[in-house]
Amino acid sequence: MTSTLTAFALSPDRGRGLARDMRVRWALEEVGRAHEVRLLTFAELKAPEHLRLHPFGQIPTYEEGGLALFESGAIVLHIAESGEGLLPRAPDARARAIQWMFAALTTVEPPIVELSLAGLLDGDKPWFLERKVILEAQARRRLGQLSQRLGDADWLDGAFSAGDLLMATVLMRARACDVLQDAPNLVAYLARAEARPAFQRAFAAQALVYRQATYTKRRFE
Ligand code: GTB
Repeated sequence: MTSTLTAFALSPDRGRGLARDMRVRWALEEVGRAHEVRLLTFAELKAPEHLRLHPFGQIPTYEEGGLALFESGAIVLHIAESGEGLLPRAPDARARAIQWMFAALTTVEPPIVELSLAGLLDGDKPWFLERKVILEAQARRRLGQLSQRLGDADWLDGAFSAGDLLMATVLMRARACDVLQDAPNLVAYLARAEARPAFQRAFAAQALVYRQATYTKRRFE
């Protein structure tokens, strides 16, 4: 059975793998599940057909047989639970891996997203630089705590898991905001994650969408 996910037809991240379809593509590659990608414009995201799949008019969504899901974390959890290699079988280790999935999305990601959106939303405000300093400190504090916990381990809890996959995608966004470099062990952790063949395949696939979209745009302009 082929699964289908949705992604931006022209991603604002310019093919850097920062949009949230990247984590779903990566999870699908890790478990070796064939998939198709349906590309959507911003207008199509808000059209009734997509809103039936995603109440908030966003990407990614995921369809597999009769199942339709939104929320990247829920999608990655479903892929991990229905495939092999992203969640340990032993119940305690599995619970801890899921704990790291939640930590990535609800504790580490929010201050990084806040920082990355600040420039876009408030870059022209007179108080922007003051706020940026505060947001950077907030993001660095959280990353410092994560760095302490990781120490010199390869992964967050034993073998690579869906917790590491989600955390790595969050750290990609932290790197894009220039707040990762103070934690060399997190830089190395991210490099380890990005070296995985499944990551490489997913990254190349999403980057190709952007390259093809901009090539087509240039040709017809
Ligand atoms: N909680 C949801 C999930 O995890 O699935 C959040 C989904 C979400 O934020 N989707 C964004 C979206 O569809 C794309 S990923 N936005 C369109 C809209 O809301 O109208 C967020 C994103 C966008 C751009 C960059 N970037 O340019 O670097 C990075 C991340």
